[in-house]
Amino acid sequence: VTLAEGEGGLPVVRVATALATGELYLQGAHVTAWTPAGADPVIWMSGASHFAPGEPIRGGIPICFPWFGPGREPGLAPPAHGFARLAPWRLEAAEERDGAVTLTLRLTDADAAGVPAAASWPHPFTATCTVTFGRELTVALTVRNTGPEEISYEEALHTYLAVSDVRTTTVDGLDGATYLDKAPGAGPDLLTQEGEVTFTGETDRVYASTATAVVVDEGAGRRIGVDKDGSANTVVWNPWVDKAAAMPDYGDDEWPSMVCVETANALGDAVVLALGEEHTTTARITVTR
Ligand code: TA6
Repeated sequence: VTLAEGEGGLPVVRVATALATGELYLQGAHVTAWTPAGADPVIWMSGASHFAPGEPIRGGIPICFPWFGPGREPGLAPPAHGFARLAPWRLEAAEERDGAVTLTLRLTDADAAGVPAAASWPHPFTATCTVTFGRELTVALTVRNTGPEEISYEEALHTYLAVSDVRTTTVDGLDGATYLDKAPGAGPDLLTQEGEVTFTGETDRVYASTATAVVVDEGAGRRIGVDKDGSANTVVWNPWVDKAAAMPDYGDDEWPSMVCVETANALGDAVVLALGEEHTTTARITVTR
């Protein structure tokens, strides 16, 4: 899917042919870039990322579903963060309105069956991802239980954001929130955030928070807001030096240029759906000076 600046600055979506045939599948419904008109790129992508079938993409907005990290149910197969980001999502619709473009993509358990890890979570579902590229970037993930039994799942919109230098960047909006610290050497007890989040080493925290998080990028003189609905947790992650060096799809010197602010249901707040029920989580990313 190519979004390009058309005449008069309107984005132009060039998927008409593929939509007509209904045969366009995109791995992971994965947003890989977003640069609002007149701004610098907001979504970060590693220069070392793989772009190969069945390989996770390092950057953009990975859709973590139906588990986060290694997951909590016994017997879940690798990779971490579930199989949705490796599965073929079918592009169902593309709409251009008021200078914004909305893409609708769908994944069913049947279409996901080709991903080996899917066999470890054998539940019927339909997931719909709606992405709107405009003055802000909105991503909504709706999961519907289409099977006979109750299901429980974790999810995260694992958004990688571009910053000038994580060492002079803070994240506001989480003051007073409890969090699980997953950084090496951290204990199992929940901690409480005091003031803004600052970065002085590997940072990997799962907050219990429904608040809007704001990335304050002092060096770039901009703020990136991550507003959300339907998400009980916010994850803040930067790998820092050692973890960056340990990831083959992440450049050793890239760690100062990004921070993940993920809108999730992953701590104790798995989503539980009875037959026919659905849940939507939405992230809205905005840039202000
Ligand atoms: O969301 C933070 C995190 O869970 C980190 O622990 C780190 O593993 C990151 O996700 C990346 O995970 P991935 O499986 O994409 O390498």
